Amino acid sequence: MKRVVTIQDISCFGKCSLTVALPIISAMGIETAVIPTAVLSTHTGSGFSGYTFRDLTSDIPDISRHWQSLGLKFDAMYTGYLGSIEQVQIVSDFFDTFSTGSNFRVVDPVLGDAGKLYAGFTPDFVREMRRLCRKADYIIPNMTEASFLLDMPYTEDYDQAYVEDILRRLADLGCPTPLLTGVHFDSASQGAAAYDSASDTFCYSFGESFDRTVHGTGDIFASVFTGAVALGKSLDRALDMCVGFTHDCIEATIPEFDRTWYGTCFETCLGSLAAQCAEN
Ligand code: PXL
Repeated sequence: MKRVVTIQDISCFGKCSLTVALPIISAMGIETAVIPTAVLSTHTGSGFSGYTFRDLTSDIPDISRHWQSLGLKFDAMYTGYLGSIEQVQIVSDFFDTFSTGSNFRVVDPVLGDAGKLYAGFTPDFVREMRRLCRKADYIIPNMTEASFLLDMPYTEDYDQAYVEDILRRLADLGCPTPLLTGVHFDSASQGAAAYDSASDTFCYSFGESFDRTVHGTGDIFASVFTGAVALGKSLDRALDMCVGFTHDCIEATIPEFDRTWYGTCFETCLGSLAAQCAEN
């Protein structure tokens, strides 16, 4: 059985970060270790205010030392929302300690959405996240995050040449295989793109677009991607699995949206994801 470690916060209510990554990667038939970086009462996205935030940064080096003493090894390391510059630096050290030469690192540079940084993030934090991206085999920004990482203006009006330019620039930051989520060239479809700089090839996957954004879909996408690559899927196949599963989660949420406006109804889709992973 493959073994992944995911490093991100636990938002106790709100269906994102660890409460999404752990069930999804586990459902894919992969052992999932976690390092919670902070405990929040809810996520910090729109709709919630007054949330609590307990920083767990100082626990991470102790966890790392204990795991080293146990000789633990991971097939993949996957980071999501990180709460402070110091935390990004500690996670970077964790990568150095647990890289084996045959495992891989996925960084979802959670910074913002719709052209804006999430609450609490600063340009200095963006700079540190950019440094972490250099150590990753795969990064999974949305267009907002890519714009901040590249220090480029955010735009929703772009074409395929623009997407490919963004992906090449992301690879120039030092990550050999960057992805871009939330890609759309028309209003009917939405998906993601990836660039394999080693072979200089791009791949795309699209599904039906919904006229609604739901919180936590980036975490769903990155979790499925990490699991799919750990299971040995090709980049094309991994992209299709992520786009397909994220689409299904949004579709499942729409009838329930009045009640679960803060996150997706991903739970009802886990069975088919598990079946898909078990059969090939
Ligand atoms: O879904 C990304 C995410 C994770 N964790 C926390 C967040 C967000 C996005 O807003 O606030 C705490």
